[in-house]
Amino acid sequence: MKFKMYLKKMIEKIKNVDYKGYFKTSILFLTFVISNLINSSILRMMTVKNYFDYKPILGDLAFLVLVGALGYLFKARKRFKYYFFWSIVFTAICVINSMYYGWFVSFSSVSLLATSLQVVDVGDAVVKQVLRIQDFVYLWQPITFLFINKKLKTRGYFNNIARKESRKKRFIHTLVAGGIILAVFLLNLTSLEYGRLSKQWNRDYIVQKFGIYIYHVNDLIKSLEPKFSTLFGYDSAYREFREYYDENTIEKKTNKYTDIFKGKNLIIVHTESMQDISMNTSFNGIEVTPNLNRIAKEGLYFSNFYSQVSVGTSSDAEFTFNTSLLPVNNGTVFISYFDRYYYSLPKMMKEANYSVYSMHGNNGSFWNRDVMHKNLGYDKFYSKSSYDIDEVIGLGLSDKSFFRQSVDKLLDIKNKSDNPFMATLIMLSNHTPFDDVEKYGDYKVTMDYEDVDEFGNTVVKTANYMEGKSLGNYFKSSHYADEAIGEFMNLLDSSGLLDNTVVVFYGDHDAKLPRKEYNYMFNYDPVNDKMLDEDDPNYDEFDYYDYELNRKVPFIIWAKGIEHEEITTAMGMYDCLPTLSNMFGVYNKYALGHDIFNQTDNLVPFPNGNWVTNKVYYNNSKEEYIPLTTEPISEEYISENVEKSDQLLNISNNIIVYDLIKGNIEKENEKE
Ligand code: GP9
Ligand code: MN
Repeated sequence: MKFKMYLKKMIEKIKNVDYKGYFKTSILFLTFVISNLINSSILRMMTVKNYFDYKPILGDLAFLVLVGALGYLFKARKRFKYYFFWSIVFTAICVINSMYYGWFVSFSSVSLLATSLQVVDVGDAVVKQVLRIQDFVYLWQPITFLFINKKLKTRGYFNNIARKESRKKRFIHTLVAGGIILAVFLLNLTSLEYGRLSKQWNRDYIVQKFGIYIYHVNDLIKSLEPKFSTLFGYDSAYREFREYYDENTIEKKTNKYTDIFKGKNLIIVHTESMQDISMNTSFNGIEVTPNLNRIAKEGLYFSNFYSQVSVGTSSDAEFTFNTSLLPVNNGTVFISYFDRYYYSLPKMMKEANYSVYSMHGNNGSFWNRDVMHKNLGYDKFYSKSSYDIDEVIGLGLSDKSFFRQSVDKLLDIKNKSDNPFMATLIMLSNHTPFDDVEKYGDYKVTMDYEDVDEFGNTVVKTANYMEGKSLGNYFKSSHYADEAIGEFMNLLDSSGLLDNTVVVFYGDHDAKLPRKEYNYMFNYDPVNDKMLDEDDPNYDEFDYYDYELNRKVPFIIWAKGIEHEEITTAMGMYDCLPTLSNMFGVYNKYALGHDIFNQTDNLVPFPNGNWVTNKVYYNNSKEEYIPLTTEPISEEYISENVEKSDQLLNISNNIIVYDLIKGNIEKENEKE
């Protein structure tokens, strides 16, 4: 009864509100909320493109009304400064994310920006490539806001409302309104959406459902997690960890490759941004990567291999390759979690009496490598200061010079000790934005085609269709990197280093080029010198799945005399350690990946929650998949793999955040 009365009173009150008066006295607040709401909506439309979803609008609105409510704590004349400060912050968020999305097809993370100035070098490369006008449309907001404020000021608006309003009342009412919108928003969310927010794997999805502002608040909280992680949740994380390994520890299984390389040297080449498409592409019959192709034809070639990096790109690849764990869901392992204990390939090799080195022609502090390589167990990291920077391409020392100087170092290492060695060589030249074109050599990315001239004769013409395109430049850059690899192998051979050495190549991640570049290349019509129209019967859209599947990178294991084999089982970077360690007779019980030679159907989870097997590519944002075989796919197959992939990401994240391997070793030692 009482409630009914109360409700009636409320409705009566709402009916009697002087709306006209309210709007007249709330111009600043309303402009602040509406203009920032427009900006966040533009950002979503230009990025994730969910035009008709009301949820993120509600999320953004609730957030802006709540932030706006706090403005009423300031006197009318001071309020503008408060709103303007937040307008600048929100506009910056839109601009940065628009640029970031243009390049990485993902949203930025505070943790990455705040904890790492080391990405600035790469940042420069990115900015050069993607400065687009559309990234700056958001600037209309602070400009208009300034303008409106000025107009109101000259009209004496602020003195006027200062006399009329009760700030306390306004503050409470607006706060309640914001609270109600927030409640409606939260009540509309599904448990799946809540789950995704807490995990923050899939940034696209969170912006799609929660809006950019809530995404960034969540991101901020998540990035503070490393500082507080040991305070909460350790016990349950450790319990899950134990349960996982009790059920899933991969026992040492033998196969035809067990121990075949025991005692041999191991050289690992981190092949920067090399994608499989470079290996499969030729221009006028000349391969982009003839050397890698030859090496693949001689050695073990894993032709269905994917990198599993997150925002830590190169460093994530190094991390996953060396530990068989996956990147963290917020920030990067190399920067935020450099102080945890990892059981890694270098450490395993050291236990087998190897000396272990890493080499890279860039600053040692980049990606915090000088700290993390030590933590991963490398005896010494030869970085920029150990090299003579005699030739520069892109970000730094050219690959050719880097390899030449590294071979000298390897010879030194070999001559100084009888121990076998493992060395990781990180390439650099084939790095975005691939615009040092004149230094890549004279490889031509053109197409010869037949045409008929005015007399009816067939003539051969050349289309310069990929010249000047970023994908074309990428192929030129890949060709250079491949040449460097060819020279490197020759040098290793002539210096005798190849005789007792296994050489491994992995592409650290894809080149991150926009999809439209591929669409252009695959739909180019030389006769009309332009792309086919979308309604042309020969037009073949390079869609989302084509793009994702095309992100394959090479993985090759080569040794003199090895019998060639092509392995087509889907494989991820996290499978490298188990596969290689079996060959070298070492073992890591914490590996989350598998020895690929013991697998028939293998699951490759990606940090954004997508996954791939030989049968299916699964898109986590849309919760849909495409089949990759003609075999029927059961619902159980999908749900089991969704669950498994989720579990792997979770366990890996907990291992890193809570330092669980260290905890486990300590507990095991206590028992003994
Ligand atoms: C920098 C190089 C590039 O030293 O490894 O890193 P990336 O931008 O690919 O993460
Ligand atoms: Mn890289």
